[in-house]
Amino acid sequence: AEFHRQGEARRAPAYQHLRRTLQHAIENGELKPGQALPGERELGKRLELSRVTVRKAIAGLVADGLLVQRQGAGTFVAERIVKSFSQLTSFTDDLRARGLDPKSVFLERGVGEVTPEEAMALNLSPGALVVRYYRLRTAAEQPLALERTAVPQSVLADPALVGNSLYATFARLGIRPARALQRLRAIAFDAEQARLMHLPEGSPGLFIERRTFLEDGRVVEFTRSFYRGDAYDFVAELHSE
Ligand code: 16G
Repeated sequence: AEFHRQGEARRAPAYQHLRRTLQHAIENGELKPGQALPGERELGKRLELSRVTVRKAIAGLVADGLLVQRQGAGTFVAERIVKSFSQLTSFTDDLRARGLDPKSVFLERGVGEVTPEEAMALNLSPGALVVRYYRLRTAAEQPLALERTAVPQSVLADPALVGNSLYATFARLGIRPARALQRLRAIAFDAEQARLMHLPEGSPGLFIERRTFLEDGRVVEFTRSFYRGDAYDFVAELHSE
């Protein structure tokens, strides 16, 4: 039994170690997007690890969206960030799940009276105040999205409350988003957006508009996001009725 337990103890860190090693190799570009991984058996032989260990490490990285498995073809470094279209996650959540360190560059930040569009989206009366952000969202110095957010000032008293993550600020203040409505459409980045995103003008993007609600029906967020079209894969599970 003793021997067995030791074996177990050694095996758990081995797959985690491999998982971290592969994650670092992907993050620092040693393993490139789209690159094929050696097969499980070959990788195991090279690293002197069991196939079970290799398989477990790979399964973890597939779950994180860093690797993708294609039936019959093998395992590849993911070329895109896999993002659920049916879960209320934040930009920060999505990138942390990939082991990346997301950042916000504030292009604008302030308080003002609602525009008619914001008033409708947030269920506010004309003249109400909103906190506004215009942010460039990056990871590993790469621009991934531009986001314009409006939050009722009754929800967020001061624009300075948000550091890197809006949702982290919500959590800190005990504001618990319960659901959201989202719409998505294809766009081409205009000259100004393209400059900020370090992309050629006219590059394809995804426009995503999100209105986020509390359990009691109050709207706490109206965000218009412009995601890089070539960086994301949106996935959702669909159910028949
Ligand atoms: C995501 C949301 C956006 C939200 C932001 C908060 C989509 C399409 N949009 O980008 O509505 O404001 O996350 O991220 O997912 P943060 O907590 O990192 O600031």
